[in-house]
Amino acid sequence: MTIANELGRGRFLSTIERSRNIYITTHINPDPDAIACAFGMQYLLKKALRRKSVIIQSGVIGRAENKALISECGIKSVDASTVTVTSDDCLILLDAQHVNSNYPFRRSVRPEIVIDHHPLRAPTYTLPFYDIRPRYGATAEILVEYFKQFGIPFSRAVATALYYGIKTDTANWSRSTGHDIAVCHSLAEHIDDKMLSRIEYPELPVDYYRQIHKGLTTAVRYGSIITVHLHALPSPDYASLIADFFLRAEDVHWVFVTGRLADAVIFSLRCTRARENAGDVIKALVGKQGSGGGHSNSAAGKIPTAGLTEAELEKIEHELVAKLLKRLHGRIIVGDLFIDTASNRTV
Ligand SMILES: [Mn+2]
Repeated sequence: MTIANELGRGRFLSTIERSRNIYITTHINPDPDAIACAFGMQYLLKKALRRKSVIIQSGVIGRAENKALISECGIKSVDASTVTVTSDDCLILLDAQHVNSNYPFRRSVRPEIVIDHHPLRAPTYTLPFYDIRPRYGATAEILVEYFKQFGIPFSRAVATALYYGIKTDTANWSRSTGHDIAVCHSLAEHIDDKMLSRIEYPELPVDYYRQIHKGLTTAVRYGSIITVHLHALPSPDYASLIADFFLRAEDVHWVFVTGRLADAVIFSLRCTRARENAGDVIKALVGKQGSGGGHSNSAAGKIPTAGLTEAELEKIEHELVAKLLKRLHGRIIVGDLFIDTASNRTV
């Protein structure tokens, strides 16, 4: 379904019009694509339909860049725990689907409108309006089309946010599907370059360097695979941040990073030149122990661990790596420290 045709457009408009309150939400721990889409949708509804809406956020904004995106654009949101969505309201879900484990509400709280670029989940078919395009690099690309369909000009901040959302979701277009590059070209003349550079190069907290240090001193290499166990994390997005950090190493094609939060082991998988789909690999690793999924080159998952001992946590982390090696290498092999400080020391 899309607003490009009359049927879809009618459904979209009538769903908005009959609602009392409009809420916009995304997956838990929103990334720049999710944040930009929520901001863009709020602006679009105001300009095109004269409707006010509230952005509902859930989880943690960890990365300094994401915090800068929110403060530079002046994005205001309320926490999911403070909102009760009723059947008179319209809940718009962006960059996620309600049957995923990263949905902020109980499954019984059904969104009316879903716009996403992750693989279509069957229950999404039953919702009043859905626009799912798995071939797009970012959900922000779909939002750009909505602005064009409604004939609404971008504000500088909206264009900059959507551009940054696409840029990061495609890892600087290295995971490009082609369409994202064309969309970014069309956005380029509307963005605020100075704002974009303040978002991309914010001050970094000491925690950032601490996690990089932990990664560098503990990363293990198994041929073209690097694995890192970061243990306690200050915020969930450090797993993907460290995975991206190592993926640029020469001759490395897969990076798997785990970390621990209060009640879960979380993990991030990244790959280049995928023979296998990272989302499928993560699903196989997790099995019935937890949840996970993603795209062909990037995926994430988590296993609940409330009440487990240190030894049990380590067992989970090591079993994940063993399963990964079996899946990608066909067998468990012995790894080496990625940086062996003992043998690299100059005299
Ligand atoms: Mn996305």
